[in-house]
Amino acid sequence: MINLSRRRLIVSGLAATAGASGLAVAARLAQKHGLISPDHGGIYGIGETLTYASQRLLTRHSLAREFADWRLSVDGMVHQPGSFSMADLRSYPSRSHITEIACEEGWSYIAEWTGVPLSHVLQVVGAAQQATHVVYRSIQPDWWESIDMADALHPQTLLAHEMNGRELPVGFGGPLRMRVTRQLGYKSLKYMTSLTVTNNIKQFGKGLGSAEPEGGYAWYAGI
Ligand SMILES: Nc1nc2c(c(=O)[nH]1)N[C@H]1C(S)=C(S)[C@@H](COP(=O)(O)O)O[C@H]1N2
Ligand SMILES: [Mo]
Repeated sequence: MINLSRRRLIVSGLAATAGASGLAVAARLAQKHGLISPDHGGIYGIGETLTYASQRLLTRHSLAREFADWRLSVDGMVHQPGSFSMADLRSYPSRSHITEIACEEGWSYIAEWTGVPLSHVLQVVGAAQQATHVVYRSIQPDWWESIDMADALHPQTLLAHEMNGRELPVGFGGPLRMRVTRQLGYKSLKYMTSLTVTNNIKQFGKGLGSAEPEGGYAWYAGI
């Protein structure tokens, strides 16, 4: 799970790797294939031509992201298990805070996070009084987490769908990420798909509470 480091996910753009001569070659290719944008003489010139041409050549039929069918399912010790669309989640009361997210590797950044407090969703599904933890999962099977009820009900703990006033970008976990402010970044799971309310945390995975301890990191990462 740790191998799925964000650094490995960094992809370099075509343009970033092309030298000046590469740009010229690309521009000629673009011309040859009729892939010159109407405004190619604009301020971006050759670079813009390259962007247009490479997008047309490489991603001709690629689709813009559509999150209409993204759902968060909630089950476990709840009176009414549910599956929530992004529209559902956006319709709930939201809270924002400007807080720092800190990675265990030493870097951090500050952003404004907006989302529905996890406590609200737990209230909607009727989480049982005896529940002790919330387990949550992402579309990446190796990345799953859990928090205790103190953090689950913490007023700053959000199912975040916006960052800095805009839809949460995919790179930052869009369309939906957990935001746990009093623990290290790995508790702020990106690409959230489901959560389970439980009073038996040991029954999940290898019984260590999340994927992180399997890689040597602490389950509780308080800051
Ligand atoms: N699904 C998923 N969630 C994840 C990760 C990941 O790789 N996949 N990385 C975690 C780690 S280690 C940190 S520090 C933060 C980083 O958040 P950022 O990508 O917004 O910087 O996301 C956490 N949530
Ligand atoms: Mo991290």
